[in-house]
Amino acid sequence: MNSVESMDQTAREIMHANDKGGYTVPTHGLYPYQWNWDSAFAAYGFAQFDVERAWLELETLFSAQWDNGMVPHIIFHQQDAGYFPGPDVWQGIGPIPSSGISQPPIAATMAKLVYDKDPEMGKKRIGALYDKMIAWHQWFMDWRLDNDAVCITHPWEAGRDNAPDWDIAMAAIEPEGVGEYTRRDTTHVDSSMRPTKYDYDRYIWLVKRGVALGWDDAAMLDNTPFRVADPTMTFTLLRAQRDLADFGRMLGKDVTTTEAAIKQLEAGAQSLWNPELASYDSRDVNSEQWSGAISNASFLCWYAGLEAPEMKSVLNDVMSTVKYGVPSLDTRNEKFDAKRYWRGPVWPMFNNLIAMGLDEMGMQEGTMLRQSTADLIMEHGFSEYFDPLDGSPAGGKTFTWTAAIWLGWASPTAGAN
Ligand code: 9WN
Repeated sequence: MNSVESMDQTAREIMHANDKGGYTVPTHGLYPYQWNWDSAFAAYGFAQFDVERAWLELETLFSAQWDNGMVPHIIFHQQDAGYFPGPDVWQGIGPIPSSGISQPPIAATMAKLVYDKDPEMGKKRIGALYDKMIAWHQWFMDWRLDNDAVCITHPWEAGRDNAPDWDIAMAAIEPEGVGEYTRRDTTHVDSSMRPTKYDYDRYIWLVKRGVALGWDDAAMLDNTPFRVADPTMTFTLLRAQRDLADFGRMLGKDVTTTEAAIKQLEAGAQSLWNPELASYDSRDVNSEQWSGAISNASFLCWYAGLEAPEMKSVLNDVMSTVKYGVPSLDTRNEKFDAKRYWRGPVWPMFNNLIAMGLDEMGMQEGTMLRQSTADLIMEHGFSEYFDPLDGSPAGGKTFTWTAAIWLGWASPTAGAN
């Protein structure tokens, strides 16, 4: 068994090794670019030993912001043949080559954790980022709402790529004209741990649709084939708006608009309550059907600041079926697949977000989740995700966000430095 000290040391080494100077790759090979929410976690990890570097990570992320406020999910700082689809396929229209969709907005929340490490430095750095965060959050409010819940326009936008939440919407797509392409992900990772060709055909088809429409938000909304109201997006934006409002008050800004958005998103969150499932769920906007999936995103309700007492027994029920929770899909769901990406595996960084909410609500499950995540990483390493039944590591190795949340949360020494 590794010692805590050697784990802390390895985590810092992983962050340094994945650091490209100004931004961090999630892991070399599989993901050779800057990803949006990965970078927010990276900032949180860096803040444990280098606060200056943490702010730089966030600043680099926002340097790719589009004129409409959108902050892309991938930023292609340089070409790399090891990833598909790259900048030539995406044809983003921002200041730096990028993808054309966003990702869960956790940057403001992570910025708050970075700020707390050194408020004096934070005061100097948050000012310039604040307006950019406001514009990004407003872009979600302008273009992504349905019944006040936040929708995704591509499975990659939720960061939970092949979750069963989108199965209905994906089945409605006929991926004509996608043509031949070569995936790179399955040269790095066993294909049983990755999305299928059926998924990829539709991922690429949706990208091509965005390119054909010049990534124009209004045009893309027209007859949109893929629009799913999603707990990941709704809960993370609700939380991020609260944190941004706190920054705004601290900076002496007028936060009326952000406060109104919080009320709106609180109402929107309730439109994700599936009474039959007795859980928060994803809702397909076009077919008006529930996905019927209790996912790890369902448990971000507390992180969003909702009391949600009825979700406590749902969490305990799901946790009782696995050795290491929280599984990305309830094991009792017939689509559960212990190793396939977002259809079953446990993701440590997701646990960190869930536990933040549990802790803030004074629920002891937060401490238990932290302990179980620490055991998982101690026993099985810093992988991208893990089999929740036996802990076997899956996906990419030496992963930035797993190292980052180890340093910031899971390690017994977290918070001590
Ligand atoms: C597509 C980088 C990203 C994460 C996502 C995760 C995975 C990409 C992929 O990797 O998605 O964005 O190519 O599989 O699903 O959450 O941000 O770590």
